[in-house]
Amino acid sequence: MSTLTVPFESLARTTSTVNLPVPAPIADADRKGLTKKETAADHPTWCPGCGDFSVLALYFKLIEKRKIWHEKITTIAGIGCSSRFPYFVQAHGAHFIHGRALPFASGVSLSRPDLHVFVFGGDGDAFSIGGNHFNHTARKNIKMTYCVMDNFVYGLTKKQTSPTSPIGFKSKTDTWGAVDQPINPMKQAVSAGATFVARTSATNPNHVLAMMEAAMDHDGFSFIECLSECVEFFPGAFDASNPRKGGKFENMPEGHDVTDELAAYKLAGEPFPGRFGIFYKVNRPTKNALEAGINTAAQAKVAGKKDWEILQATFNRMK
Ligand SMILES: Cc1ncc(C[n+]2csc(CCOP(=O)(O)OP(=O)(O)O)c2C)c(N)n1
Ligand code: SF4
Ligand SMILES: [Mg+2]
Repeated sequence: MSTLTVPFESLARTTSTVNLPVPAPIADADRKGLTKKETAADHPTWCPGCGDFSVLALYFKLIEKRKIWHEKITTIAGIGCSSRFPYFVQAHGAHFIHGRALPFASGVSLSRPDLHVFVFGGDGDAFSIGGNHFNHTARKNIKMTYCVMDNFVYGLTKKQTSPTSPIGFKSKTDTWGAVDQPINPMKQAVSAGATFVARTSATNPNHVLAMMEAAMDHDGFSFIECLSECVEFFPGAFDASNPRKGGKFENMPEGHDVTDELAAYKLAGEPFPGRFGIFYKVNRPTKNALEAGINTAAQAKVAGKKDWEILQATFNRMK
């Protein structure tokens, strides 16, 4: 341990020095991952029993296990019960405009390649108001992990039909039962061009963590649909996928080729509760890498030039 000599003027009238011990820096590999206590912020304001608690707890586990330090945690969300997520994480993040979490996250991802950006939100935020952004972020393959906590309903605004609500679901907007064909998040993601597409359920913590880790390790836009029950406005929605409630949690069939788009699409079409696991995973250059290449090439063209020379050349071109 070395010492640091600091001028000590602010408290004493005369200048003196104090020797403070400076601990030797610990290598990241030797540091312990941040515990829940170190990353948990306010007490979550979700209803007791809400599935979103489980997703948050597993995000804390991921942060600890994968040693993501405070300055590298980036948690972004839109608006909704599920989108309150960043409030409960004591680190950098943003609770952004309804449906606009992905454009905000895209800016962060493209400008800070050293971060892994996590986006959390609900089915309404992702597929109604944010539906357009979902498609474009997926096709551009912008590096981030997007976890949609799908409860098949608008929870925050107290029970309206969402794009994933099943036909027949009675809500404040469909008092006689929903009549519109729900979207299928797996099909939507695959057809939009997402390069990692997975499905899990908040009632299966080990599986959620495994999907989060695989998504984080993917170089591209990784999308997870996580069934997360709204106990207030759609209780029992996912019992059929929960063995503790007499349901069945079925993994992907053995030998499923994750690069086979058609196979992923077919599996996504299985009736509820369907399959869980990685439906689709391919490698395609990210927008992050493609843009970095453009920037490098542009910078090489003006290498060695002074700023005023670059500006002058621009003015000359405009003449
Ligand atoms: C521009 C805009 N339109 C509508 C709303 C109202 N609103 C807030 S959250 C929400 C839906 C949230 O549903 P979902 O994304 O499924 O999240 P959940 O609450 O179910 O987790 C709506 C319609 C809003 N806040 N801003
Ligand atoms: S209303 Fe539903 S989604 Fe919102 S906190 Fe309560 S249980 Fe969770
Ligand atoms: Mg919802």
